[in-house]
Amino acid sequence: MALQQTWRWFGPDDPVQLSDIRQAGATGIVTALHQIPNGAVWPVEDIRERQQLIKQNGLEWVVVESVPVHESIKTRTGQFEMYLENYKQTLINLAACDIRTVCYNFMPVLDWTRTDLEYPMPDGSLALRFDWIALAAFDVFMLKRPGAENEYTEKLLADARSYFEKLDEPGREKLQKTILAGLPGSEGSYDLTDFNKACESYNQIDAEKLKRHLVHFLEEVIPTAASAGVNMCIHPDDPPFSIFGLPRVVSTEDDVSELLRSVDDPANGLTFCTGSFGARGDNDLPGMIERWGDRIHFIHLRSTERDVRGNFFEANHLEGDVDMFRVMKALLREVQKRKSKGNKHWAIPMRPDHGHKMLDDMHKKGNPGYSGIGRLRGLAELRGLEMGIERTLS
Ligand code: DNO
Repeated sequence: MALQQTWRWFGPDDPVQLSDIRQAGATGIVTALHQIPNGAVWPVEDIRERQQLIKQNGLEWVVVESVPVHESIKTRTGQFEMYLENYKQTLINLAACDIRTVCYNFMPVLDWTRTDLEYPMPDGSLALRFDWIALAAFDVFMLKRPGAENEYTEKLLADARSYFEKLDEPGREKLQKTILAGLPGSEGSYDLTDFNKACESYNQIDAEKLKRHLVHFLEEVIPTAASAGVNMCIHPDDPPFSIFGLPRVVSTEDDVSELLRSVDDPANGLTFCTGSFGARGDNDLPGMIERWGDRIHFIHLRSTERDVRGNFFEANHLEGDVDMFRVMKALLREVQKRKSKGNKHWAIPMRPDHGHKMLDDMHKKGNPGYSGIGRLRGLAELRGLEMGIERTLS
């Protein structure tokens, strides 16, 4: 198949085990050494040990998601120079183990964010959802972030107030945990005070400045990645707009073109996440693949369904607002282009991103969005779609 089927695995504590993943039909593993503190060098021995474990289960570690970028690098404060050196050393160590695709993000403070992790779908399965009223209620009435009320419309503030007033104590705790405890793969969790402080550290950093910091990061890291033979691929913002007054700079095609051109090297690439980019109606996903396909080193496939207020939930992989047929066709065309250019590494690793909680997932404690059966359904559907389109293209 043109896309290498991969699966995100959170390490030995993940309730979805390597043996399960093999049965799902994936051949590649996407993982990280989550036990290593953010900013520290990943030692070669630790990488090899994890790689061996994956190999013993008949699978291959093909993508790192993620080598986290330390907050000091994003703000260019404190010991950012040391963290940059550590980052480069980690890339060199990964390359020494022949792991050559590294996903990362440049979202300030929080990685991906949702307000509801168990949003019921009509068929009884549970989805992840992002809702502005819940976010504003948390921001203004629980976090009490200075100036937060000026960032929402009066209507949204009024809705947020009545939503908050109706929430009982367990409901409030749940909302705080959903937003701040750190979704799977995130680099940390916060309490209200820490989170307010972390947001404050961006008071003097607007989107333009954060973009400059991202370019500095790329200028430092990409030459090392390129000479080690590692492809870096930035993950877009999720959701793809500013939240909590924090700048976000990888949300649109303009952002992508600016950052890929800023350091115009194939090692400076993109994780094409259809769920993140697709949460904005103004992102033309198939067009982005046509125009930037040669810089896509890793693919996350999932769909969202938006409403007019900018809220969204995660739909089944072939439903919602993402036109998965056109996305898949554009991706397969990109693979054809690679083949015709004689590129030996034409297969692009793809993983089914997130999945509903369904069937047996309901009785298990798992990582939100990373259910076994929900993702199995996603991968199966995507694989079928790929095969169908591939046959008509050739
Ligand atoms: C969420 C993930 C993100 C992603 C990071 C990449 O499900 O797609 O957490 O791993 O943003 O650094």
